[in-house]
Amino acid sequence: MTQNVDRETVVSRLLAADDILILCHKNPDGDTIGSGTALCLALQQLGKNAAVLCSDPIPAMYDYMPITVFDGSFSPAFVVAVDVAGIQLFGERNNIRDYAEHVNLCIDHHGSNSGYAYETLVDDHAAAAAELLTTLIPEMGAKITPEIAACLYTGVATDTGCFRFSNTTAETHRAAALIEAGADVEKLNERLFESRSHARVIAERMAMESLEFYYDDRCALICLTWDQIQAAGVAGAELEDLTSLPRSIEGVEVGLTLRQQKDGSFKISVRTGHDTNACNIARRLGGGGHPRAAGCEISGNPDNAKHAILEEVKKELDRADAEKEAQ
Ligand SMILES: [Mn+2]
Repeated sequence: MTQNVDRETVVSRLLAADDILILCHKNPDGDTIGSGTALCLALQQLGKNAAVLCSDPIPAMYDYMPITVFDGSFSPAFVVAVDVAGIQLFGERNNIRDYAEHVNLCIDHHGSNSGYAYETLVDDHAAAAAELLTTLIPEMGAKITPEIAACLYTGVATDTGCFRFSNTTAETHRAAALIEAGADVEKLNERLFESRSHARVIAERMAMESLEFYYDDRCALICLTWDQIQAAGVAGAELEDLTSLPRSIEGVEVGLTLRQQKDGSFKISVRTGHDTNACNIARRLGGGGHPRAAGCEISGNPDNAKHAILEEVKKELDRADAEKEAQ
């Protein structure tokens, strides 16, 4: 059972600590890497020994962040997790399990945080863990250098889809404004949002080839088989990004992305507009999520998987239509 702590406690714990190990989540994204690196730089600025550990390799697109990767050269006396909602999200590699069982402090913005750390600061109004660190770092007495600013901007910008998602608040923009003092936002945005890896483009082409429309074009579906995913070499966040494609088509209320897993089953991502509820659709197939974004898994061949999910989409579209008529 964790103790929920306030910001002041977080600051005092970090100031009292040394030989600090910062843990990120597996399949690292801009927020966990940006937050981890920013915190590490701030602690080093204060004369402390600190390093970052992640189960998986850091994607090359983030190589501008001056990350100190933990190399085992010190014995961690204090362990901090950033942007990690549950213990299973630490992953398995790089001996991360040795530390994941004894996390002293967790700084997170997921309301679903499972409370695996001894002490936890969770603020689910924050759009990103980096948004929290934007104020915590100055509260620790550290300066937001241009390098720290670039890391924090990366976290906030990537978790909000460049300030487009509904999690973006006035506080998020305030965080971005503070960061802009030192970060080259134009360059970062180009790097983060206007450049795609070769693998991602190949995967996108395969996905678009598979595009199908249903129910008067109100539902769009893309499907990638395991062999296609392997052939494209796309993984992690880039593969996840593809799930926004079908819903982005004009007039599409429900966007479905089917990705085959190694065992042959299908991971299905459901994205919906304002009339329908993605969670309603996914939940009936044993999944879950949020009203606009949800997911589930179905075993069987592609036709069975499509048939099963489309049936639930139809029910949800009918429900939305009935609701509209009743108004
Ligand atoms: Mn995050």
